Amino acid sequence: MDRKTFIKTGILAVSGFYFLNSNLFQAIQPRTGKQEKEIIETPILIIGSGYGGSVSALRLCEAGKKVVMLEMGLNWEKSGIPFSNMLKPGKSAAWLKKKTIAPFMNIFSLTPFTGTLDRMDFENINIWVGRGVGGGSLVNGGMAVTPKESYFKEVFPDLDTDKFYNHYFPLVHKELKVNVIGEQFLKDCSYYKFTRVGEAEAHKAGFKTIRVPNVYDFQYMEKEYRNEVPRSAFNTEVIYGNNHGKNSLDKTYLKKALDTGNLEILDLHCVENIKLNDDKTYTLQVRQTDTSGAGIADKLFNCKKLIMAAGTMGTLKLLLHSNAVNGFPIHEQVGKNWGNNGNFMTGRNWVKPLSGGTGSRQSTIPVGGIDNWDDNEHPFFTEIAPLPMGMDVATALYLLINRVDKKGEVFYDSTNKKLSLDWDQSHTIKMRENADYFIKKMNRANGGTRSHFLFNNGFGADVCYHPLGGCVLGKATNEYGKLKDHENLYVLDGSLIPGTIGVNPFVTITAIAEYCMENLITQNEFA
Ligand code: FAE
Repeated sequence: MDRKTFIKTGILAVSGFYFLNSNLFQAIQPRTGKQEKEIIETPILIIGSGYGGSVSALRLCEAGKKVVMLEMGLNWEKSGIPFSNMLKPGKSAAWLKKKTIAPFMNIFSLTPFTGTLDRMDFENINIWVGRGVGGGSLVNGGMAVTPKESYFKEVFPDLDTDKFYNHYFPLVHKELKVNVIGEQFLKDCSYYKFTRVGEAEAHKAGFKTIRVPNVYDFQYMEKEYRNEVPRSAFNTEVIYGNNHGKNSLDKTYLKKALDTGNLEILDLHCVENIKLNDDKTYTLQVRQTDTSGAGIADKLFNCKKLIMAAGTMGTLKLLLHSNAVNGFPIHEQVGKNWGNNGNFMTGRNWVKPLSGGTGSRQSTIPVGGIDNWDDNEHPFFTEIAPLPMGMDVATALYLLINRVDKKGEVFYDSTNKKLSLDWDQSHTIKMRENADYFIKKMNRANGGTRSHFLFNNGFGADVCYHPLGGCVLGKATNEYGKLKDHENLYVLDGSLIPGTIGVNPFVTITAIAEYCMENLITQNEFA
């Protein structure tokens, strides 16, 4: 059936977009059982408001295009609800859960609310993602790391590396407001003892350390330290959102896009599946919820151009689920080349307990890392991560980023009707070896033990903050993110990166999205 056939009745313009009524849409039935459902016509639709979605929105809006963005999470700024911190988790702490879902110490009960942090649980891996206008930028540590040039070249052999390092990465740094902590401040600040101890011990063990840039405004942080402004990084705010200091996407790309007047963001709108129409447009089934997660409206959106930026897992879920339920065409590469970016959590106890350990006050914003990437036998990068518990636990926490020697695959399990992941211990053998090597070497030089009570006996192979791949650039898509077998669908998020990038990924995701959008717009894809 052609889209025009099932759009039956008259047009009502609401805030610049067209609302139509239909009672003939067969593939997607309203949950309420009612036959009538509004169909909202929009020329360009973006699913998801994370890095890929925000770049797409800004560049299209600047080019004079009207864009609608659907985001399943809450618009926190508009809602006026403050973010909660790690010691007092509240509304923002978890996506519709009864208990907190941090990687450890989940002792706090919650009333289910559309919070900022979600965890998608698979058989052998748990994947944390951000929800809300701004996507992962709301919950992440803000570490803005440019990948090593040689590794970028290895991961993306077909891209113009020089152009990325001379143009896209600097552009992204500017737009995301990346800055670096002052060395003197870092030396003096009582909230960064964990970094100073972490670096000193790394040096003693013979590792090289690096300063890690961040999108948190360090000038604000210095004022925070002097008690001149409300505290955020020094008030254990991060994975449930920051009330101050952090330049999340709602303060950068999305703000700029909204300022053009061409962007409309609809929050608490979850896209449930997608249908390809005969005229090559798309119809999306969307569920609008309230903040308790209850459905308040079922809607259909029609669009000529669709940008999928629902994050690696969100985009794969939509593509694979839509394929299973309504035969949505997908290329055979969709779901393949998935990786956890080599994420592997570990920790050490009894770190300098006699000289004040790692500090009772800890900034939530990481600024240090250990760079062992050039070691052929044990290549890894690790952030020196905070453990803000409000007391000195003399524990050092590390999120290792390793190479991904064996890629996984995401697929839709039609029997159990859920997204599944082909990923088990065989995918993380080398990561575990590296973590073991690292902890042993640190302990030999400095004392301490592996944190046996954290994760699985001190090894968090199942902790993933950086899901990547499944719609790899140039494999499942063309060279600029247009999905193969489609004329009007683009994927622009972490799923474009083939499972690994060697460092924390949002700078790369943003740069790839900039590169794709620049070329797609030049090619008049959105004319
Ligand atoms: P993402 O930012 O995940 O945005 C996708 C958006 O789509 C989300 O807002 C979803 O709610 C929304 N969405 C999904 N499904 C639907 C649907 N069906 N309908 C409507 N909306 C939907 O995508 N990376 C770094 O580089 N540095 C860090 O310091 C860092 N720390 C992290 C800490 C934590 C706790 C976590 C969880 C992640 C961290 N990351 C970090 C990873 C980083 O945030 C992540 O790679 C990016 O956010 C992914 O960007 P995307 O544009 O792919």
